[in-house]
Amino acid sequence: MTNYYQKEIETASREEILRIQNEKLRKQVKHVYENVPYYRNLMEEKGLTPDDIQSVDDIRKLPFLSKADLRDAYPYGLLAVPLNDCVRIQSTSGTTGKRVVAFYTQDDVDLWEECCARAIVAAGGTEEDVVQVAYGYGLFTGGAGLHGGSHKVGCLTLPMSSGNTERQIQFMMDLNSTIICCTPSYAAFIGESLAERGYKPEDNKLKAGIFGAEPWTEEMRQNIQKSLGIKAYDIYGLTETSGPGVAFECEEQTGMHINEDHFYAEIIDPDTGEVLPEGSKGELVFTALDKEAFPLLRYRTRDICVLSREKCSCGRTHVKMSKPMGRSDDMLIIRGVNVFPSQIETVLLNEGYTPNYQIEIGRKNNTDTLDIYVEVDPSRISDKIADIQDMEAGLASAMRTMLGIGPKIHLVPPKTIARSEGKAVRVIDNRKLHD
Ligand code: DLL
Repeated sequence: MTNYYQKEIETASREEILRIQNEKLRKQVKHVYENVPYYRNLMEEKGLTPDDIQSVDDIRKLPFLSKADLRDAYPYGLLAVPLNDCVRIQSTSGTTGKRVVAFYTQDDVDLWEECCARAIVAAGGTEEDVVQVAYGYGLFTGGAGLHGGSHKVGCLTLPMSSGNTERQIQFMMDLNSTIICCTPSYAAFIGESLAERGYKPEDNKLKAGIFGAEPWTEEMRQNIQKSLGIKAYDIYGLTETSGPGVAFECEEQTGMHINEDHFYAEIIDPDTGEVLPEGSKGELVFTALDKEAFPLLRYRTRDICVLSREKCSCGRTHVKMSKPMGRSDDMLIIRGVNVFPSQIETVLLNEGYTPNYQIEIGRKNNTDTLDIYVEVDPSRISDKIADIQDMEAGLASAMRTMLGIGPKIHLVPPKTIARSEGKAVRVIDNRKLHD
């Protein structure tokens, strides 16, 4: 028996959803135009006023927003309500010079938590459940989002945050967690740690897991389901659109229903910006239909995926997105943290190293590994091993400050990193995250 958190809206007819979207869009465009000078300017450059946007069919007239706009407008430039009306700030997991900060009114927090509550219920959650939230708490949206959703459903919430696997396992066993929420790589690691301690999958009370924030494959799903003895559900979202819960998987486990009453989704050609017909593979673009404080219109996620309107056996009518199949920029997600290769290059140059480097990402014991190979200028070469070790440690520490995660640095002699005749191959990703 399928349970819904908000059945009426989650199974609404296509016509009803469109009616809601059109009405909300008209109101939202007016709100943004009147309160966000940054976006009003973009609209004026295109000769647009809110009257030009009557329905979602007109949305393609509106300008896009991208991460670059968010950095330009940092920190308050896209805020659409007085700061006094905001009750929360969250931020992206990446740590570039200027991080993306998102603002929330109380209504925004409620809406976000409702989206997460829908995800928990779709994974079989009820007020009988004990939900172990092992996403990071703090500025990252994973912990706060699922925590709030769990409260809304009325589950008993265990706010573990990520890490400290020993304690995760102890609480899971002693307090009978039935649902776990964390990144898929951490779920796989917990599964492995349980086996190492002699536990069998049937020894825990878990029935489901809600995993997202980074790419993961079907193979990884099977692995986690087996090692923990659960059903593993995908959840998607990004800080810019609230956080997790923009889309979530149901019992069919064949893609994630987008909460279409709150987010209007488009698929565009990442090169031309042209809107692609239904079923095409392209970049996902979201318009937040209800958000008050940080209402992004036509935000380019850079995530590549396909939307599908095929009837779902769960009864939900909201459009489904496939697992993201890659990105249209070079952002990497390493141990759940968003990393751009350009950040690594900046640190190297700041620390006086050459721009000849290679980044190698792998996965060991279900945890991402990051190795950076850097050529050392002959003038800095030393024959003392201790000197080299000091240099490597210094560079690793500078990287940790910039990226938020610590890499293993390998200093190598000049001209040992393969040169390319075309674009330099800076990143070797051995994780095989996409099918
Ligand atoms: O990762 C929000 C989140 C938290 C989602 C917990 C799900 C669970 P950001 O740190 O802003 O927010 O990173 C957003 O992560 O654009 C995708 O590239 C990637 N991403 C998020 N969910 C998935 C997923 C959170 N299920 C960026 N599969 C997004 C693949 C995902 N990639």
